[in-house]
Amino acid sequence: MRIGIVCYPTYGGSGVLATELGKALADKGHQVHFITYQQPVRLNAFHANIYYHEVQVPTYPLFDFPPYESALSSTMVDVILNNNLDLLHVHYAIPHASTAYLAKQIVAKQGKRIPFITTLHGTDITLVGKDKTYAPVVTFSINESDAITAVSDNLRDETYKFFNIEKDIHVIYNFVDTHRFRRRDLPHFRNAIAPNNEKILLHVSNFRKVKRVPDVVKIFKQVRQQMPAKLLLVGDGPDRPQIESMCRDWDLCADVRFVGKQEQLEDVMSISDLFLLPSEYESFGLAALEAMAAQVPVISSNAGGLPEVNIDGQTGYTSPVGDVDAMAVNVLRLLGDEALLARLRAGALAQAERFHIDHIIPQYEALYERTLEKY
Ligand code: GMT
Repeated sequence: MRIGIVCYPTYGGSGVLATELGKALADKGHQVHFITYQQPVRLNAFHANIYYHEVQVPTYPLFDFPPYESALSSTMVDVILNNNLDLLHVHYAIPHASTAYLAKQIVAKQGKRIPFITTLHGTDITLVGKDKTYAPVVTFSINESDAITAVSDNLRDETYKFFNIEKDIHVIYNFVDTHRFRRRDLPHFRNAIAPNNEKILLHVSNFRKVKRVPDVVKIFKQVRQQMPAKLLLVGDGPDRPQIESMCRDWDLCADVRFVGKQEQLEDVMSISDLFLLPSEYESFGLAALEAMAAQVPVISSNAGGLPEVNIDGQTGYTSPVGDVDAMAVNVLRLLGDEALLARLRAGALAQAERFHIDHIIPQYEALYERTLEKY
């Protein structure tokens, strides 16, 4: 198949998932065309079956807001026609579903029929999409999609709850390449972070409000009072200044490392003992799944789709949103009991295997085939 993939190219989970999907489809012989405004972060090697089309957004003094959607739709039209694409798969509804709808109408006028599939990822529904500024366009463009997927049961249910959706939403979970994320022994790296063999706690996110990164620091403060430990904070975003000042106020700076945006996440995960994800909402929690593949148990909230991924008592522990005391107790319980830690590490890996890339990619391929047959 010749497949167009549209996504956000940045460090967000939807872009990561879309890029890994495109790479896996290319490995299976499909021709994959990425259409994004910059090179996706995980699209970092040449592949004979992968094409990259950059969306250019010209500026003009009249535009306070350059019309990105028009540029994206026009690029989609160009790529569809010049590469004779079979289907478009757009990730994150806003604005990708409505731009795909427009591109589809434009190419139809030129005799080219093409279906588009929309994958809902999370905040496109639960946070941004629900806002009445966007909701009518989101509802319309989801309903006009030729197939719709959501990354968890919870996200599918939330979508039905908040939008008037008349079509089936297929759940296709996030996936992980467990071989790539397998735990490796990296003694030099581990020693550089934890020279006295302290336990290492890890958090990875884009430091937005929904991630509740201040809770990560609150949990760490309690843990640090009981045992030597280090906290690795991977990523960056709007809440970073607040987090830095919390670390200074609580005298934690010597034990907290901000390592910025990292591409070699598998290395960071390999040296970590626990992953913290206290989010306000998480449709799935891709970073937690990647941690599990590296045998890192997860201490998370029980929001959204997280309980579908992090099984309480098997792969880590879940607690109500904001209950940092319970989360700190769970961290201390786990780090203080080597047998329990070993059991949950094995449980985490077994759970990651259930979401193995080789199980999930065929589900997308089957959906593409069904969509094309019906079309
Ligand atoms: O929250 C992020 O990290 C970014 C966001 C996105 O859409 O780029 O991630 C969402 O999609 C991921 C991939 O499907 C999910 O694993 C994340 O749980 C989801 N984030 C939220 O729902 C907050």
